[in-house]
Amino acid sequence: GMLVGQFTIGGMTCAACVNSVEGILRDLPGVSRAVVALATSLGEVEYDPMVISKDDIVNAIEDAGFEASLVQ
Ligand code: 9UX
Repeated sequence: GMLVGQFTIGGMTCAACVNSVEGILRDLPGVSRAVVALATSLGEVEYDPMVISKDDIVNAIEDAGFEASLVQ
């Protein structure tokens, strides 16, 4: 089944950054839903763990030039 992961995302300074990160996340294979909040620097991602891992999601955010880490 699908899981939900929460990530802290650093380096977002405007609404366009948020849209960019959400678009990157939604384009990833295995991701069905992504919501990113600028005020809290938090992202919530629904994903299929058979297709993509939390580490893959972190790496995709970082490849786009932001900082990302898992919320435990
Ligand atoms: Mo606007 Mo966000 O140029 O990096 S997209 S600050």
